[in-house]
Amino acid sequence: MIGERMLEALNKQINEELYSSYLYLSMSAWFENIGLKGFANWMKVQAKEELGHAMKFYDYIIARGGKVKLHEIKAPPHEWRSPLHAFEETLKHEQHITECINNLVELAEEEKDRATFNMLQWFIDEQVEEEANDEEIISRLKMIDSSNGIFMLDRELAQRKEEVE
Ligand code: OFO
Repeated sequence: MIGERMLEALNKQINEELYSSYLYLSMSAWFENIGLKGFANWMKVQAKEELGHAMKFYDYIIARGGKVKLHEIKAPPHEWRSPLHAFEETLKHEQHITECINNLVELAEEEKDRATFNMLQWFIDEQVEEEANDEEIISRLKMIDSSNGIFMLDRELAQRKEEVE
């Protein structure tokens, strides 16, 4: 059985992950609207990954005999100033998620909940990867000085596919 505090924090994390999915889906729609289909694809794949993250917490709570409680998901923004702005906001959001995961790890340590502590290790690695991906795209966007460059990056981001785990 999971302790009350841990259970509440894990349920809150489901909401964080669902919001991440919502945010990236909203960015995907915005990229579609401005004609950058490759960026839209990248964000749509990311939105699906985030849903997968929410499901990892969901399945884990159930496996430990806990009760899943779904909360209201807040509305994400619908517009960004530029592709660079959207990716800067993505990185900022991922840094927030990294902090959430770190707080969960601290709580698992405090509660001496080894199983939750172990489950969270996957998310620690995942956050390193996600922040690195965003940072790479941000630095490439900063180097681009023509619409040609944006379209080349768009073509590359169109290649991103869902990873099967
Ligand atoms: Fe973007 O890693 Fe989950 O939220």
